[in-house]
Amino acid sequence: MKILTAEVVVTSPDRNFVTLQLTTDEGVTGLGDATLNGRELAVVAYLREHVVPLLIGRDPARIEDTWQFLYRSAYWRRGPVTMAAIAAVDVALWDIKAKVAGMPLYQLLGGASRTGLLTYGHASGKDLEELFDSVRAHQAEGYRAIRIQTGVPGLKSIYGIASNATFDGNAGKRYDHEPAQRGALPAEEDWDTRSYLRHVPTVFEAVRAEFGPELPLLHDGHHRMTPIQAAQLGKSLEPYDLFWLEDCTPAENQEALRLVRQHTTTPLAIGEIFNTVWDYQQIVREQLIDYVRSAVTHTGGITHLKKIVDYASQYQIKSGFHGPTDISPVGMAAQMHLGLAIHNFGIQEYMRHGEATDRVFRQSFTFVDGMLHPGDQPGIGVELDRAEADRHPYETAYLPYNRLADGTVHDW
Ligand code: CS2
Ligand code: MG
Repeated sequence: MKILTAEVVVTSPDRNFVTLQLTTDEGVTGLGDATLNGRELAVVAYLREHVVPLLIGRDPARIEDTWQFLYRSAYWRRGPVTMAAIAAVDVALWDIKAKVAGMPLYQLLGGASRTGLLTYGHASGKDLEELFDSVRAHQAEGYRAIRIQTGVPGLKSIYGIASNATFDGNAGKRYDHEPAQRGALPAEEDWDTRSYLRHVPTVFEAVRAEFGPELPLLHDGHHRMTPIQAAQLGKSLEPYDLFWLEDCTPAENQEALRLVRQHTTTPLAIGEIFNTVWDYQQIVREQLIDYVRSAVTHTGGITHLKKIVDYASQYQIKSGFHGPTDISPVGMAAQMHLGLAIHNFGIQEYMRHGEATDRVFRQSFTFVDGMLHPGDQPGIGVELDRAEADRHPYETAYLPYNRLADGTVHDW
C-alpha cells in the first residue's frame, strides 16, 4: 500500500480548523488535526510546501519511521508549527493502520484499560451567580468534574469567561468560551495578578459552600503568575481541595516549579503549550507536576504523546490531555483512543464543539453521563464532509493578549 494523495483541508465552521487527509492507493483514508490556534496558516504552509511532497508514495504502515524521518530530516526540530504538522501526519497514519486492521485505534494501542474517560467541562461566570448557573448547567449536561474560571472585580475581560465572548454575533450568548476572536487584530485585555490572587480563593470558598466537598474542581492560572505568586495561590486554595491548578506559571522556567512545590500540595498540571518529551524531562524527573496537559495535535501525534505519558507513568504522573474547541474533533478522537488504552489516565478536558463543526466532522465518539468513549468504528472514528467543509472558508482570528495597568505586555 502507498500514500496516493495528501490534502490539507482548511475550514472555519464555528472556528478555524486545519485537517490533513491522506488517501492510499487502495482507497483507505486517514485524518489528522493540525490546528494551531491563531497561527493556523503557518502549519498549512509547512504541510503543503514541505511535508506533503515527502508523503506521496510512502508506505503508510511505517508510522515510527515516518515520524523519525519528518522530525530528523527537517534538521530544525521541535516547536509548535513543526510538531502540529508531524502530529497530523502521525494521527492520519494511525487512522489508516486501524482501518486496515479493521479495529478502533485503542485496540491497536493495547486495548481498553477502562470503560470510559472521566472528563471536565468549563464553567465560568463574571460573578458568583453566573458561575453557579454555569456549574449547574454543566452538571445537567453530565459533567462530573468542573473547571472554575471567574471574572475579577476591576478587570474588564479576562481568560475563560464565556459570557465575555463577543464572538461572531454570540454576544452575551453562552459559547463555552472560544478564545480566538475573528478579526484583523488581536483583542487587548487587562490584567492584575494581585486582585486575581485576592479574589480567586473567595470564589472557591463559595463554590465549595454551594456544591459541597466531593465535586472535582479545576482551575487554569493560564501562565499569568510569577513562581512565588503561583505558590501563594496554590497554598490559599488548599482548603478547597482542587483536582488541579493548571499552568500556574510560565513553564519555560522549569525550576520555578520547585518553589511552587515547596509551598503547596495543590496538584499541578502543565504542558498544553509544550511540544515534545524534552519539554517535560526536568519537571517529570523532579516530580514537579502531577498531570501531563499536552494534546495529541500539538505534541507530534499519538506516537510521541504516548512516549511522554509512558515516561510520566514511571513517576505516577497522569494524563490530563488538552481538549478545548481549538483541538478539532479529529484531534479529540485520537487522544480519546490513547486515553482509553494507557494505564496512567487522569482526566480528559472536553469543550463541546459547535453544531456547524459537528456537520463538518462526523464523529462516532460518545459523551454519556460525564464519560467520553471513542467508539468502536475502525480507525479513530471521525469522517470529514468535504462539501460541508468547503462551505466555511478560513477567517482571520487571533487569541487576545494582555496589558497591565502600566501598559506592560503580560502573559495571556
Ligand atoms: C486553555 C485553552 O483549555 C485550556 O486549558 O488553556 O482554552 C487555551 O486558552 C486555548 O487552547 C488557546 O488556544
Ligand atoms: Mg489551559
